[in-house]
Amino acid sequence: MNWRSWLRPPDHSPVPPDPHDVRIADLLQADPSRAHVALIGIPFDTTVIGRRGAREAPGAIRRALYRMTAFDLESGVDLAGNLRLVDLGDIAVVHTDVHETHRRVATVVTEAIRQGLRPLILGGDHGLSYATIRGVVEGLGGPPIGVVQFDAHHDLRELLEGEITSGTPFRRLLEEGILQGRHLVQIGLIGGRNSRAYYEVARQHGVQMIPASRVHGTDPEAIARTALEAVTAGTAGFWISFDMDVFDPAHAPGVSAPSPGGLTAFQGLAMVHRLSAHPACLGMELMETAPPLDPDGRTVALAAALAYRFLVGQGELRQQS
Ligand SMILES: [Mn+2]
Repeated sequence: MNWRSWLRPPDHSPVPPDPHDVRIADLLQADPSRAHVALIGIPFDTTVIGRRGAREAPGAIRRALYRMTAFDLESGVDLAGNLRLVDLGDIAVVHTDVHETHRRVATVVTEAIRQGLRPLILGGDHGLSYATIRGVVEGLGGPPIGVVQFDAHHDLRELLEGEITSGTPFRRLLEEGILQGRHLVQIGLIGGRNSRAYYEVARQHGVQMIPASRVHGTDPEAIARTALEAVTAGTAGFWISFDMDVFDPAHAPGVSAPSPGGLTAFQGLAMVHRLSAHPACLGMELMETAPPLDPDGRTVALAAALAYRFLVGQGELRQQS
């Protein structure tokens, strides 16, 4: 036997190949015009308020996602031959220039939406959502859209001295009229981590707030249905903005600001699945996974599982139609 046959490419999966497996990586298309969903990485964490590391997430989440199987035994959905995926790669960010990075992000997202793609964005810190959501709205030509925000925090902070942070994106979107408060649902908010002043801002704008404790006391499917009512009424569709700090640190320790009492992996996965299978779903972003703060890789694995649930939801939608 030739010694070269014992060598694998440097980026190969540590899991030995099985000829029966069809994996997410096998769904990738070279031509974006043939795809339904577009993966887009944003390796940028310059505006994070607390601990950094989210810039390393896109590559880590991709590697974990690509290994997952195209067949989902839970829903019976087989993405093979059903969902076409393109990986557009990472946006060329400028770590020292927030405005230029946001401009590039908004432009890329606008174009992806114009091409009829459903973006699956791998962030990056949550400050980027100002640019991604602006890009979605511009790509559609400016109609109102809804946003389901999974987050331990409102992210409605005032821009003190104009500083853009991971705590300000939704404040700017509301104040600039890009998003209406009544079309924003915040799921998984945690007590003791949000000021009264920002709670009042959310109330004044008519933002629907669903604290983590309410999710724990209810069926996640029912929470998803409640959110869908708010984000689909009078909108051209809705966007899922997922901050990984919405999870309890037992499930996702690798985030900038871990918040005990947060959601479980199951709750997050169930809600993302239900939302992604809705025809009005425009796409999703997974923000604030920080691999350097995730020593055993469980936060990256959960982010990949959420990305997977989004793909399955999108596949389910196509199976029905
Ligand atoms: Mn956030």
